Amino acid sequence: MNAPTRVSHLLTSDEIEHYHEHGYVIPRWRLPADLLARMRADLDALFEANQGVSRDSMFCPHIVKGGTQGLSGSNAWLDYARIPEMLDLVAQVIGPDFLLWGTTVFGKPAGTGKRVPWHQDGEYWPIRPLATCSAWIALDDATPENGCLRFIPGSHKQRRLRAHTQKDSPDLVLNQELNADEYDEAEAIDLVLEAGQFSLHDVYLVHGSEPNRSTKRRAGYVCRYMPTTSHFDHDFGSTLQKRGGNQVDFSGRALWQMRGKDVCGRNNFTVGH
Ligand SMILES: O=C(O)CCC(=O)C(=O)O
Repeated sequence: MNAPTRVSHLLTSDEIEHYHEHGYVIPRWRLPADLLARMRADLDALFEANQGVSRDSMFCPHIVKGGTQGLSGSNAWLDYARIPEMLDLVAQVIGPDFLLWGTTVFGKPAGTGKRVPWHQDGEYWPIRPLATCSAWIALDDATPENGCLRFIPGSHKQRRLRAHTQKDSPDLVLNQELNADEYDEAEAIDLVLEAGQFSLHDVYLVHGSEPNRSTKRRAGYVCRYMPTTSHFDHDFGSTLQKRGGNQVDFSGRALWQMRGKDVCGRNNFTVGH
């Protein structure tokens, strides 16, 4: 009898091309059921341990203590940012040398979820040259009804930050909104994912998500990886926050080398640890 053929978890060349052409990809590989079950149990524990923090956006659960929002996190979330197969795919799109600089749980509770305004991630982040691949892991099924992510394919291609306006509103999860003349919502696609699937998206991609008007939660865990050819500038991070545009203080943010080495030689791996 022939041994079963093992299907590779790696991105095909078409999928890599899709990422570069459209700014995102949904890999064929997905989280095994037991891993997903553990993540969902840890999500319940995270909510339980942080009852005073909005579930809409919980920053850096991978940092045990002292993260933004005073969140009580756990090392489990750091392990989930180190899923070897996922890192292999990240390496395929941003190269072999990269670090993890952030994670967020976007919990989007049933019925009450807020809107994530259209934005480019790069607007918020002190990384130069600007570069990051975000792995957004669906912990629940994500559909248009419960407010799945929406992407504008190809909007990353000019590699420029478009004009945003600061909007501090209780109905919004983030506070930088892309100006209406900077994108055409008619071009948007819904990122429909089953729990355990994930997407990879580029730092310049225009995206957002609608409120959750359904009876089903739509939680996602996103991990931010940047190639170490770029510099995570902690000093610039504090300037960004003082300017008022950022809800998060990046000046003390811990960095973790995930693969390879620090190519630019300027990333500080002692801050925040
Ligand atoms: O989960 C969401 O709806 C928003 C996520 C997002 O904006 C991001 O991961 O960059």
